[in-house]
Amino acid sequence: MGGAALRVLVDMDGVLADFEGAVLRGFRGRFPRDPRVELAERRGFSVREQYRSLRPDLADKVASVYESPGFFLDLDPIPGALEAMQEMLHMQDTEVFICTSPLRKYEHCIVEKYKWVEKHLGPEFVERIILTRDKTLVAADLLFDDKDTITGAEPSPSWEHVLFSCCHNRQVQLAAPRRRLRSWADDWQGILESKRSK
Ligand code: U2P
Ligand code: MG
Repeated sequence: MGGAALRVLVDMDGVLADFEGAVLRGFRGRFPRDPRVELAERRGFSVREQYRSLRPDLADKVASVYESPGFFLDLDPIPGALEAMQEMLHMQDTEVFICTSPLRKYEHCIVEKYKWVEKHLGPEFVERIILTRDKTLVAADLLFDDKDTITGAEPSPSWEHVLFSCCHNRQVQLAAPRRRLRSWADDWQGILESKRSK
């Protein structure tokens, strides 16, 4: 018998669900005459802040896209994500959870995140949703997340944050020993193995 199971947290937007693609499509559809940020030009985690720097009134416009009813439910899965999650669920000595933050304007976001998980991953994963504005308080071995800097009340979180590549973080240079997962076709299994105690 081995030791304790490896606990893995997987973020939702930008890792399982394509938030960025849907924001751009939604913005283009609703505000076709306004300037927009193409995915190749995205920099920085917050889409709202980048639109604000393009033109201040665009911040609220882009937020209105992701605050609309149906936005979170209709997100497309990131390629390979659903298959990787099912594989992780059935891996020996492994516990996988979805760890995601709700918007401050949570009305549609929270229930739609739950529905999205049920629709795409099934009821086993609804049991495995951790919804928190502070991921540093959750104890785990690994966190796959597209946000480059994750802070909160706990200054030394127990997990290793592996940066999941997304349009907004491709230019971010990681200081050693930080590492990335470039997509779900990259070697996530190798990252899990590297964390298992001998
Ligand atoms: O802000 C709360 C959560 O919404 C998603 N989000 C929001 C704004 C933005 O520009 N980009 C973005 O991804 C994130 O959800 P998560 O990745 O935790 O699932 C953010 O944490
Ligand atoms: Mg994310």
